[in-house]
This record gives sequence, C-alpha cells and structure tokens, in this order.
Amino acid sequence: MQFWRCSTVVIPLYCALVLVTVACAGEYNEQSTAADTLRLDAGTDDSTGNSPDNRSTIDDRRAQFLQIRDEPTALLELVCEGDLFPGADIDSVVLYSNPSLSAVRSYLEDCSWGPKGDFCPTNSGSGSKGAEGKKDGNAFQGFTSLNGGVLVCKWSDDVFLELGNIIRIIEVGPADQLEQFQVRACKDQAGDNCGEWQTGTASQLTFPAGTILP
Ligand SMILES: [Ca+2]
Ligand SMILES: [Ca+2]
Repeated sequence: MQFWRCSTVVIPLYCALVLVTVACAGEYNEQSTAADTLRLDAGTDDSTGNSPDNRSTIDDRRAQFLQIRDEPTALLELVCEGDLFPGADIDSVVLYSNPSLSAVRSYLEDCSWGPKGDFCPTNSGSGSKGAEGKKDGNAFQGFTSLNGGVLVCKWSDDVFLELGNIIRIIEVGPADQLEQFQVRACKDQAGDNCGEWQTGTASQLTFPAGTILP
C-alpha cells in the first residue's frame, strides 16, 4: 500500500527510503533492498502460470553441429593429378535468422575431419579450419577442400540451427567450376542424430533449416 501511495508522489528519494525501511523492519534480512521486496511481491501476484518450460516443445528441431561432405557421385570424377584442391572448396557457412538473409546469427567453429578426405594423395586445402568464421578465402588459401571427406563443425557462440533459419554455404572457385557437396545438420558431433543430406551445387548454395535438420 505504501508503494502505490509513493508512486503518485513526486519525491522518489523519500519513497526509496521508506521502502528500504519497510524491508529492513519486516521479514526480510538486512541484505534485502527495495527492489527485492517489489520483485517478491510481484512474484506472489503472478497467477498467469507462464514459465520458461513452455518453450521446450519448440526446441525439438534444433541442432548444434553441421556436416559437409563431397557429393558421392562426384568422387568418381575427381581428377587428382594437377588438382591442388580436390573436391568442393568450402570457405565459410553463414547462419541467417530468416530468409531475408540480413541478420547473421553464427558461423562455423571447431571444424574437424570425420573421416578425413584422402581420395587424392595431395590436398593443399586439407586444413579443417578453412571453413570456420567469415568468408576469407582467396584463390590459394582460406578454405577447406573436401577431397572426398566429411567436415564436422559446430556453430559459433553456442548457437543452435533452428527452424526458420537459413544457411548459406560459400564455396570458392570460378562460378562455372563449383564442385558438388552435401550438407546436413546434426544434434551430436558423432553424427548419430542428423537430418537428410541435401546436395549443393553452383545454383543451390542456400538451405532452409527445415530441409537439413533431424
Ligand atoms: Ca576443388
Ligand atoms: Ca574461410
């Protein structure tokens, strides 16, 4: 009651002093503040029944890991001799909030091979870290060449790919020479719980989350 009367009076300092005094004199310990008191009161008055647990039903289709592999049929066509970067060359993968492709949520991090691509004996793009972070590749470095392997990465900043999101894969190389790859989202790093593989080509480099989520 004291609070409501105070809130209509234009003496905020006085009101604060009264609230602190009430808190100290009442059932709260001496660490209690006016703000604590008001929060406790608000809690007892909340009868809406809302709680964070209600979100759990929409969290089922989300995944923290991404796998990218060379497109299997293209493996048979790989010509190793003279190819410094065998297979698809992945520079970066961007996770957008929605199809407008304007709000970036995350990039890849902690990329590793599983299993490592070893179709061709030489691969100048064999480092798994090339696909991490923002686009930074050029003609000679800054990307990962799949070489028949599977790249396993995690989304940065503890982000989970969720329904409604879009991912865009940045593959480097001349526009008419992009190599095919496949991508899917996984709930676990081992790849035991993943969505369907989707094939990427020069004309298909963006994927709605719903098509690759488990
Ligand atoms: Ca290549
Ligand atoms: Ca890169």
